Amino acid sequence: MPEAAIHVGSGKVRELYALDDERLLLVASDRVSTFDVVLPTDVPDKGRVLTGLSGFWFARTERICANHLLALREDGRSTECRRLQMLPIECVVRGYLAGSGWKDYVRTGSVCGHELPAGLLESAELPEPIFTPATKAATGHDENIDRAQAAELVGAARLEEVEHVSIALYRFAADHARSRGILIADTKFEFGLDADGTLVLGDEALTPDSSRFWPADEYEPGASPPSFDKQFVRDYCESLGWDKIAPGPEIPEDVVAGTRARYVEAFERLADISFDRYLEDPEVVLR
Ligand code: PZK
Repeated sequence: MPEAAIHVGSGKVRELYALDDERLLLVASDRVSTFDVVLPTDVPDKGRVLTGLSGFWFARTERICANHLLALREDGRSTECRRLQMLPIECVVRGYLAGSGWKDYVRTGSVCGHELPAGLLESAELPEPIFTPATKAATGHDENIDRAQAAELVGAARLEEVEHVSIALYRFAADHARSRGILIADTKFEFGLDADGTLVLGDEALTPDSSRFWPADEYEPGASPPSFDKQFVRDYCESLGWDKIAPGPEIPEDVVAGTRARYVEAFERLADISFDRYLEDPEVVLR
């Protein structure tokens, strides 16, 4: 547990502590949420997988954008990071039409002001990745916003910068992941500014919790591909006929084991390191 650290925030599956005026500790738990509800059963090592993968991407994208990572702790689930002034928008990039992007497209033919070709199927690959910012809803769901609304929140010049950097990060990661059999359908970045006003990538990045990962070999436009990591949990929840209102059901151990194995598989495919090696020395992903 973080010694002399002050708890400053809770996410659904993560905790945030202040280490001092300049540094935070981001701790990823093994909690899992599905259909927006945190389940009572943990998936062992899930937080370590997400922390390790984030660290891997931070190390490999430094030339695209500075990031907040200072160190990975020995526990494998905690990231020491620079304290930033976070921007008040979620920077979403979509390479495929899924989730709220698909819903907006069906309703209006566009997503966040990007007019798209007619006749696209659900899950279709887009001609180019698009930047689709969203507001950070304190509670409930983030809401997609257009360029004008995003510019009001961060300024026009900063918006251009985060759009450019977000798309470059997405292209880099999606190309790498595709070569390892994983499609990154979409992803969400959170940026902040350091004391100099330099843009810095924060939060977790390019993990299965901040992105939609699909197995490339099951991809089929016109359908909704299975989630790389959570499909067993979702299928199990659906099989119960649960109404998706909290509290969620307990998850049996075979479903937990299958889900853990999928998280570890994503880590090992993308980072090209055995997960056991990561547990021995988490900073191996940074080298
Ligand atoms: C920051 N969150 C999200 C909320 C969590 C995470 N480097 C940073 N500097 C300042 N603030 C943040 C970060 C980061 N990352 C991140 N909120 C503030 C959040 C609750 C729990 F684990």
